[in-house]
Amino acid sequence: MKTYDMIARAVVQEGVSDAFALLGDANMNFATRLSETGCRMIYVRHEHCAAAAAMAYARKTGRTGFATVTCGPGLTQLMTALPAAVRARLPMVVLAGEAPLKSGWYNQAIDQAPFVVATGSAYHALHLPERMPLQIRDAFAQAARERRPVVLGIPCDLQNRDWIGPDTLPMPSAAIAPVVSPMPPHPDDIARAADIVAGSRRVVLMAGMGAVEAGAGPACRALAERIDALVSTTLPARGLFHDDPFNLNVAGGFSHEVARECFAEADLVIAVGGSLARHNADGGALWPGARVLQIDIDPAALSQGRLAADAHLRADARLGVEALIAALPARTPEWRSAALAARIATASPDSTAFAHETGLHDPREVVQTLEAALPAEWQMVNSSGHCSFYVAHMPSRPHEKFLTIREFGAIGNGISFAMGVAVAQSDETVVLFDGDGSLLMHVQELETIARHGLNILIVVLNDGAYGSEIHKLRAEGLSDEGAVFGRTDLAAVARGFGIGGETVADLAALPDMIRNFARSGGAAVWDVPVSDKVYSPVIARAHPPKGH
Ligand SMILES: Cc1ncc(C[n+]2csc(CCOP(=O)(O)OP(=O)(O)O)c2C)c(N)n1
Ligand SMILES: [Mg+2]
Repeated sequence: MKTYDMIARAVVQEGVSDAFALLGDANMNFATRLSETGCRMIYVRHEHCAAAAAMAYARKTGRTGFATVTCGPGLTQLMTALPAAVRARLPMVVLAGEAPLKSGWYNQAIDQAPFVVATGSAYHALHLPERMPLQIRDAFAQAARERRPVVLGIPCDLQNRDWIGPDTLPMPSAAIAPVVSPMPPHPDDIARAADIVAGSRRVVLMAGMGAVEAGAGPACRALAERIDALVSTTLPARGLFHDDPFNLNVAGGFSHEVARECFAEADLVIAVGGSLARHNADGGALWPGARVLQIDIDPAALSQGRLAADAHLRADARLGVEALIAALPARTPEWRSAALAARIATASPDSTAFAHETGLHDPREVVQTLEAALPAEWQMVNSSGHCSFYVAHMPSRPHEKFLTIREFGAIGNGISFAMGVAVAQSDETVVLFDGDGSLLMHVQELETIARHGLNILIVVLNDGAYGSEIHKLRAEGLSDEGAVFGRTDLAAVARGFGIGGETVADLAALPDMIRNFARSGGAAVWDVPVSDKVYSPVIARAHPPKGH
């Protein structure tokens, strides 16, 4: 037995059933053995995409994502994915190689730890073969507890040595993890929180991923009903209240017009299981007159440089909200009126009128058509760029069919995230909404999607540009030439990779196209040419046009 055999056994024992990989000298023997154990291998075309797909996999499954890359250039390719996983608090283990210890010189050698540590991830160099199985177990324990990537560097010459340790494995991390129950609130905290709610009139309850993970959705709705509150979510938790008539959808820079009005009226925001990130509060502009009560297992005074909450209730999201329900009298509904429900039901994300060219679509109409025609059970993945504002407004989509990860603000991840979701939910169809610039950044993964037979439909809102940049440059009165590249024929590109490719000239064709795709399955890119004259309210607020 070789050391890489034992490493593969240690990884499998941690419950890794799907691995995202790109091979090189420093991981190929291990990865081949891992595959022989029955672990599903997704062999990607760029290491960044292995790590990014593992992130989406972790978010979707609630398990630790796993990727493997080779040393040196394999590892340095991860520098955008790792910080994104750290910010989104996603547990991952990445098994990277390291240059051989025995060589005096090796062209791929680089000091790997500083790269990884700079991303906020942990790095462990595994240099004693007999301890490697234990260190792998410990890495999975660390990733789960600290909710961040742990990267293991194992020199390739050590991996290839004959195994000299015992052939038994340590107890897996799941078997030694503390068994703990959800944290109940302290009665004093509940009394304080109940006083704050009692002194308020217009309340919006806002749920984040902590509420999703705690299963607090029904309790949040019950509390909102009891105290005449409206409900909303952070962007990542979007869809938790998708069928509630008083759901304001996303809270933050992406809020729609009616949501912004309601938040402006609010005198209390109850933030349940969220970190109150800057975007979530639109930098403080979303609820200028409201106090904030944060319910969280780890409440904090400061969030991303802002004083985020005025009062705190430390508890598991569900137990905290349930205790608050028990402590508060029911109110007669006033804010929750039929008239407001009707306004919410017909709320347009942005009603600004724009003149645009014929032959190009308004992104708002594209999204409306897709919202009406896409099957509710398809997994939806939202990507980045200017166009992501529009696709955040598909109110019928439930949270369990939704994923967005954008805490590091990087474009180019949509295709990897869609792959991660397609592997996590292999019997479901995934629909990815992406921008042309973002898709082109890692378009090579269309080959991975084709080769692995992943069931992914990619809808591209193609403005022939880096939309976020052009709208800001134009507002500044500067030339947009560095960000307008024209509309690449993405349908032809997709067909070149061996998957379906269509250009959507007529939105009326979409319902039939969707029905046909649902029947055939497979993968395709639908290139939807959109106007670059329509810009979102996020841009309009942040970059008011000069001279207007
Ligand atoms: C890795 C990375 N590079 C550059 C940027 C800056 N950036 C933000 S949005 C954007 C444009 C994305 O273009 P596209 O995907 O076509 O979406 P659009 O904005 O046109 O809707 C760019 C270049 C970034 N966020 N991340
Ligand atoms: Mg674009």
